[in-house]
Amino acid sequence: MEVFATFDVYNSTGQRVAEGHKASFCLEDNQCLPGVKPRYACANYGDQGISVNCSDIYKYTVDCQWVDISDLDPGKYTLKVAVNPEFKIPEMSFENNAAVCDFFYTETYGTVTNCVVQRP
Ligand SMILES: [Ca+2]
Repeated sequence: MEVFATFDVYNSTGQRVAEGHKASFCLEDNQCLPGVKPRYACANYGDQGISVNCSDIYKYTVDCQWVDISDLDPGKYTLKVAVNPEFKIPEMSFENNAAVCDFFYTETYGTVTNCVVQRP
């Protein structure tokens, strides 16, 4: 899947100033709520999917979980992270597929706050 997740940074006028995206090759049940049995696993080319009440977790140890902000000037921005942004995987709702957050960046650190969940 060419675009499974996007990571975009916008400036105060709404112009996209940095971007990243993640491709995906297998969805699986990495973690499930108590009492929910994982069904999908990518091992041995098993079936793909994410069960209800389970999640497929992409930790920082997986490649491409980042957006390059090397060229950004310090300041206030908006970070938008969206999953399944092209609506290629059927879901009960797309209204919770994006998080839009304030992103404050200095030359030494960045903070992400005030996230709002919305449709990509
Ligand atoms: Ca959703």
